[in-house]
Amino acid sequence: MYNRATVYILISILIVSVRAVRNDFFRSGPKNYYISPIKTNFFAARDHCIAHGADLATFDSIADLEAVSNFLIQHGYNSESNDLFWVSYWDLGRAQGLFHSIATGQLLTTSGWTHGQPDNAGGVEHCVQIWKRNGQYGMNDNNCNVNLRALCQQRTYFFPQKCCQYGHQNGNCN
Ligand SMILES: [Ca+2]
Repeated sequence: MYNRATVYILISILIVSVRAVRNDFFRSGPKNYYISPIKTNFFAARDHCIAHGADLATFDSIADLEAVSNFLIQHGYNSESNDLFWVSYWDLGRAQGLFHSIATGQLLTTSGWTHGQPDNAGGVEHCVQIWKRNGQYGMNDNNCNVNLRALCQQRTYFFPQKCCQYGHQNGNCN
């Protein structure tokens, strides 16, 4: 059906394509993140993440958020007005202020709100973004229709010896 040269070319193209996608991600702790180059509303941002084998970012701890903050600042994402990124939390359909991850369904329990947030300004802020305030990134509730870049998190966690999916964040794959 295909000769050997054709197969070789197809495999080479596949490898180059995979590398191109993987190079879009950056490692922070045990997670791989990806920043979308385009600005969209919260829901389109999630679609963009999923198209890259990821989902909007979820923070398991304040250390998670701090590690991302350090990476972003070190790599030049320093603008308080332009470097804003959607993450996975929202409270639509829930009690006001009870933010859950659209990626995992888990309740947000991590502190990490920037000063005065969440404030549900204008009564229309139901999705969560991160922005730089007072020298580090923290969370803010915002209008889901605002166009921002997405901070995506690869769906798979990498551990030294194990590779686990959401719901098995303690490294136990069983
Ligand atoms: Ca707010």
